[in-house]
Amino acid sequence: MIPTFTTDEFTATYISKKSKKKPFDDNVMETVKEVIENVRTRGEVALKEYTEKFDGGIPHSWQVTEEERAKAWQEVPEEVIEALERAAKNIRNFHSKQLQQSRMMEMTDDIITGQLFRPLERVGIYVPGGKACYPSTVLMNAIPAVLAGVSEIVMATPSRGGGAITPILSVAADIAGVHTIYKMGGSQAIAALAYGTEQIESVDKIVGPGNAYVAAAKSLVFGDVGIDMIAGPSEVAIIADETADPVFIAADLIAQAEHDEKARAFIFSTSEKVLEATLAEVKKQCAELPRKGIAEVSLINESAAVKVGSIEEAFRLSNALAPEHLEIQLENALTHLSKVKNAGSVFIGNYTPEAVGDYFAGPNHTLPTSGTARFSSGLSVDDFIKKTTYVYYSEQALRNAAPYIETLAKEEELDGHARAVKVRLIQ
Ligand code: HSO
Ligand code: ZN
Repeated sequence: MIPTFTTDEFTATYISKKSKKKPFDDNVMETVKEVIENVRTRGEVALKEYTEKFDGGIPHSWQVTEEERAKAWQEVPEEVIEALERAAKNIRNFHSKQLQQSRMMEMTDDIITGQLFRPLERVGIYVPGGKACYPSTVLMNAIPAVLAGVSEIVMATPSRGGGAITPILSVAADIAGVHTIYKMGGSQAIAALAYGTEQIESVDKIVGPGNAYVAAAKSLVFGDVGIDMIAGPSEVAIIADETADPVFIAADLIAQAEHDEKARAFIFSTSEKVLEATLAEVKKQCAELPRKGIAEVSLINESAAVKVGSIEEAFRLSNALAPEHLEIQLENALTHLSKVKNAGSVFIGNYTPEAVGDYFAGPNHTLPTSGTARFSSGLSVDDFIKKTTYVYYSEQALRNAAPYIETLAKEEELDGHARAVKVRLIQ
């Protein structure tokens, strides 16, 4: 089911710049531009029109009430609540270690320089409804924002035809510490979060996944608000040697493929035997998968099995690909971690499937896709913090620095800059 590629074919198909696809097509962009412009200029009226059209009904109030949030807890089974709470604990623990203190870089009697770390004030988390409704994503997005100290965390998710939102999303929002939930979805929700309406206050940054319309909307509002990233299809690359278990590898490839027809699942192996057994296993395991229809499309059209000559070659390929998720299923897997240069998150050893990280271990599952792990990182507390630098100079310090500043200012033909120093030093 998964096609076999040589390393050259793999590079041409999945790594070369020419192989990169746009995250959304021009029609989507045109539609979304209109939605955003309308919500921006006509506010509430436009938001209602689009909500009626796309969500099939307008909610009584945008905001989910306290009673509705309390009711959601009755509708979610106890074991689900326990699983969410345990996952939240691990995510909180991992992300709390990312917090940094404001700090001084230099401090003498005459000079102080430093950095202030301040949380964003208002953050909006978008959570899709429908087929990709993931409570784990609520935890992954909201917990780092809470830890960063964001004063107002709002979540937007579409209602079911103007009625309630999916109860498990509401419970996850409570566990994570989301302050306000709005019943709105799609590009109109992104516009409302970015520009505000009569009822909805605008935010400073929008994070969270979404379909092509949401992604296009986030790219259009970027600049007026911050965004986390424009995520492409989810990917996993698995590096395996002869000690890896084809049953495990196949299961992980399928776990990736069931996300989406466009999801990508790659296996790079030094062992012909493991590759062959994995491909047979994928066929076998896929037959019993509820989301078989989706997984098969991804495995046939977007996935690849590559025989590599050595473990070094496997890492060269993986580093060039910069996968969102990388699994190392090698003998003494931990010892190979130092070979990783580009990857969103790494899963080490035969007993660490990506699913451990998707839900539970603690690191974030919002990760850079489509090769962007070459220059960016997964969501973290840092995404909700601004770093403001500061400087103090005494008169003496300015006197000492003046000749250099004046020389540079003259060089740049900015006489006003030189003067701003000079005027202070005339006795
Ligand atoms: N693998 C997805 C995250 C996820 N998996 C959510 C299950 N639920 C992107 O990292
Ligand atoms: Zn997943």
